[in-house]
Amino acid sequence: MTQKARANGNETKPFRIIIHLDMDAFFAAVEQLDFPQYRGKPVIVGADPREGQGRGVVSTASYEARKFGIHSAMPISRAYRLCPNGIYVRPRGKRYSELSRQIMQILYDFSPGIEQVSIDEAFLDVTGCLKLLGDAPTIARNIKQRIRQETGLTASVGIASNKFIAKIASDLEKPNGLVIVEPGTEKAFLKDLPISKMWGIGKKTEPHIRKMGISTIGQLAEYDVKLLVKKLGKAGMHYWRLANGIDHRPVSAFGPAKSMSEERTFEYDIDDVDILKRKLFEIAEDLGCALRRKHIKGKTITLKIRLEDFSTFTRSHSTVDYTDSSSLIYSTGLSLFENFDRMGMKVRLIGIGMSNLSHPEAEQIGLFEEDDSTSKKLDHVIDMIQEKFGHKAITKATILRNKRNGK
Ligand code: TTP
Ligand code: MG
Repeated sequence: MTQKARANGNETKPFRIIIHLDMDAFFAAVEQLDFPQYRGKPVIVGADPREGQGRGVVSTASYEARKFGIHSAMPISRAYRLCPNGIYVRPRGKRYSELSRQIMQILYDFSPGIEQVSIDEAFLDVTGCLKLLGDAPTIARNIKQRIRQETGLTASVGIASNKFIAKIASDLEKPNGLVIVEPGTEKAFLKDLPISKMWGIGKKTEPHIRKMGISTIGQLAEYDVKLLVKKLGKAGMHYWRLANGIDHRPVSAFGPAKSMSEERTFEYDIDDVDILKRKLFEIAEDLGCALRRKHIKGKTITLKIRLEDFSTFTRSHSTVDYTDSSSLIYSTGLSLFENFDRMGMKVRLIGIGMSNLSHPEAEQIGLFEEDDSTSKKLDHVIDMIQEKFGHKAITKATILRNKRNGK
C-alpha cells in the first residue's frame, strides 16, 4: 500500500478493522465504583470547591453531574454554583492508573496491536484477529463485557475502517456505547456531524473554518481542497482527507516511533518556578541525549504539564529545522512553560516530547546550523562522557549551580 497523499478521495487502501475504546466518565466512575454511596449521584472529581470559592478546575464529572452542565476543565467554582449539592472529591491518581493498567492488560488479550492514547483510551487493530476471535462487533462486545466483569466499569467503543472514524464513533453513544461504521459508509456517517467532532480541530481552528461557511464535516469534505490548503496550510489537506473518511494512520504499536518524550512525576506537587525550570533543563538534556543516541531529530516540541488536580495540558511549538539539540529543546520548552497559565496551581508532572520526527536521511540542512554549532559540540562531548562514565558523570553548569544552591 502506498501511504502517499493523493487528493482524489478514491484511493485504494487495505481493509482494516480498528476499534477505539474510551472509558465512561473514567475518574468519576472509579469513585462511584469504590464508594457505592456515590452511585447514581452527581460526582465531581477535581479541585477543592470550598463553597464555590475554590481555584482550579474539574477533572471530570459523572454523567449525573453532566446534567447540570458540568464538564472537564470547567472552573471548579462554576461547577459548585451549578450543582452545590454534588459530591466533590479530589483525584486519586494511583487508583486510576492501577485500573487503567488492568484495562489495557485486558485489551492485550484481544490484539497485540494496541495504541494507548490516554489513561482511559486506546486503539486496537483487530484486522488480524478476526478468525480467532470472531467478527468485530463480537470482539467489541466481549471486550466491554470483560472490562465490566473484571473492573466493574463501563466503556464505549467505536468500530470502523480507520482510527479517525473509530474515535468519533466511540463518542457518539456514550455512556456504554457501541457504534459500528460499516466499510463503505464512512462518508455518509460523517456527513451531518458538526466540525467540532473532528479530532484535531481545536478551539482556534474551528471559528476559522466556520467563517469559511463550513459547519459540518460533509461541507468540509465537499470544499475545494486547493482553497482549503491555501487558507489553512498543510493542515487543510489533512482535515479534508479525514472529512472524506481517508485516514491511513497505523495503530502505532505496529509502526515506528512517532514521538519521544521524557517526563517527571513529583512525589510532592511543586510550586517553585526555579525547581520546575531545573527539572525542564534535566528533561531537555535527557531527551536530547536519547534522540542523538538514536540518530533521530524532530521538529515539534511539546510541553506537558499535569497540575495538582490532575488536569493535564500540552503546549507545542514547531522549530524551523529538525533538531536534536538539548539547548534548543530546553529554550523552547521553557518559553512554552513561561507562557502557560497554571491558574495558581502546583505542578504534579512535567515533561517534554519531541514529535514530527525525521530519520537522518530525511534531515534538512538547517539555515541556523552555523549558530548552533557550539551547543552541538557541547552536546556531543556530554554524550561521549556520559556513555563512557555513566549518566551522572557530567552535567551542564545550570544543573550544577542549582544543586549547589540546594534546589
Ligand atoms: P475523557 O475520556 O476525556 O473523559 P471521561 O472518561 O471522564 O468522560 P467520557 O465518558 O466523556 O469519556 O478523560 C479521561 C479522564 O482524564 C477523565 O476521567 C479525567 C481526566 N481528564 C482531566 O483530568 N482533565 C480533562 O480536561 C480531561 C478532558 C480529562
Ligand atoms: Mg473517557
